[in-house]
Parts: sequence; C-alpha cells; structure tokens
Amino acid sequence: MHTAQDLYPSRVGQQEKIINRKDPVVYGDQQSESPWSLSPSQLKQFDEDGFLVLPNYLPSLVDSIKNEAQVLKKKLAGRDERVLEPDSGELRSLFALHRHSEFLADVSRDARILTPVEQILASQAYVMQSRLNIKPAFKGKSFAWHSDFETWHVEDGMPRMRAVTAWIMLTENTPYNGPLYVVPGSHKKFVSCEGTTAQDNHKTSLRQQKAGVPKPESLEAMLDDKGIQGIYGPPGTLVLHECNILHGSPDNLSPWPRSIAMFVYNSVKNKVQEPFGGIKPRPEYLSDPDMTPLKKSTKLI
Ligand code: 6CS
Ligand code: FE
Repeated sequence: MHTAQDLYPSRVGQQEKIINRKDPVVYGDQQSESPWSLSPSQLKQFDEDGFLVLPNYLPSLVDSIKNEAQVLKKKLAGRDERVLEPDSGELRSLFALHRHSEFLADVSRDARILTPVEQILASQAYVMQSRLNIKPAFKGKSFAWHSDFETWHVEDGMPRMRAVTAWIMLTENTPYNGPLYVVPGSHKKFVSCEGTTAQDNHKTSLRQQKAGVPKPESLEAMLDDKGIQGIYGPPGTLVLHECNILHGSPDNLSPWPRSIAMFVYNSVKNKVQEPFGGIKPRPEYLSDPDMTPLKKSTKLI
C-alpha cells in the first residue's frame, strides 16, 4: 500500500477534474559559465510554455544516432523493448536506448543536453526512460492527447513534477509527417483522469493509449484556453519538454518518417515510489530503477 500523500490523484475511480500544478516548473535559475546554459529569457519561456525548441542544436549527432538505431533494432529483435504499430505491425518505438548502447548512453550524458536539464531541475538527474519513436511513413499512427507525468505518476510512482524530456529530431519534423502537437502552458494544470489502470496496461498503451487520456470535455477546456502548437524543425533540433505538458500527435500520412530519439530525465530528488495507480511497477525498460546521477560528458563534442 502506498504511504506517501498523492498530490496528483488520477485513475483512482474519481470524477475527472482539472487541478492546479503544485510544483515549480523551473526549480532554479542559476546561471553558470557553461556555454550550454539556458539564458534567463529561455528559462522564462520554458516556465511559461512548458517547452523550448533549440533548432539545429545537435546536427553532428544525427547520423550516428540513426546508425546506432539500426544496430539496436537488430540487437533487440524479439524483445519487449520493441513496440509495434497498432495496424501495420511496423516498428513504432524502441525503448531503453541508454541501457543497450554505450553510444546512446554517452548521448544521454552529453553536456549540451544535460546542462540545461540540470539547470531546470536544479539537481542532478538520471535517465528514467529513453526511446526512439519512429513514426514510419504512411503507417505511423497517432498518439492520443496525454501528459507523460500522468502515466509516470500512476504507473511508475513518480511523485512530483520534476522531470524533463529532451528529444532530438532525427528527420525533419514538418506539419505533414505526424508532428508533435503541444498545448503551451498546459503544464500548469493537471487533468486528474477518470477510470482505473489495468495490470499490464503498458502492453497495449504504448501502441494506443486509452487510460490516462483526458475526456473530450477536459480537452476542450484546456485546448480552447491555450491553443495548439505544432513543433517543427530540421534534423538535429533539440526540444526540452516539461513532464506534465499536454501533447499528442496525428497519424503520419506522408511518405516521410518523423523519427526522434528521446531521453526522460528525472531529478534524483524525485525518487520514484510504488505506482500511485495501485498496479505493480512497470518493467525496467520503461522505468529504469537505476537512479545513479549522470555525470556530464564532453566526449561527443
Ligand atoms: O508510457 C509512457 O511512459 C509514455 N508513453 C505514452 C504513449 N504515454 C505516456 C508516456 O508518454
Ligand atoms: Fe508523451
């Protein structure tokens, strides 16, 4: 049984409601000498919008990440880390990049990424989850509107909103190839969703999420208020994405894949507990129990 107070109850059989965020967004605003620190205006933008786009930030890593992804696809053949598209059976996502590839573990520690992440979190961090989202041409299916934090809280036991996702565009992200839609400012609200969570929900939710998806009434309230913004950019663009921002993406109807590599950084001060949804913890490839703080690396620079 869970003993910690649940500040963000969701899928615990109650009526759906929208509540206020109870945690800071930017935990510290320290400026360091580092060339990769965010400026005060970038921190302010992240605080207000819940995301920040750094166009063409890591172009030199793109080809190496793509090559490594090909190796990992083979290495992980037949394993649960590979998640398939709902209809076509094409590869949709590949999880635990940092656990199966030294190179991608190096990318996760890259000072160009970890400096702004630690700045926002005002602490050291570890990679709780990493994945490749492939969004294959024509066959890549949508992701329903959701907050990542909602899932990590209910299914993984992440207690507070103190995590940031950094994702790197591996192909151009355009309005046509199933881009990410975000709701700017939505990270300051929390949709406490209806329903409950089935054991092993993750076996279906990664192909098509149903639990933890707000009802149309809640979505209308959030989207009408704050609007929708698509995130576009050339390969090598880095996006910093607050853990509770409402987001989703449409099907890819184009002949161009929309592939990204994504690393979820949880603060070491935000130790995961038992899942708040009363289910057993998800497998390690979805929520890494190794909370050893990452050391920034300049190896790839
Ligand atoms: O399950 C997860 O951890 C992530 N994946 C999906 C499809 N939704 C919630 C969260 O972003
Ligand atoms: Fe998500």
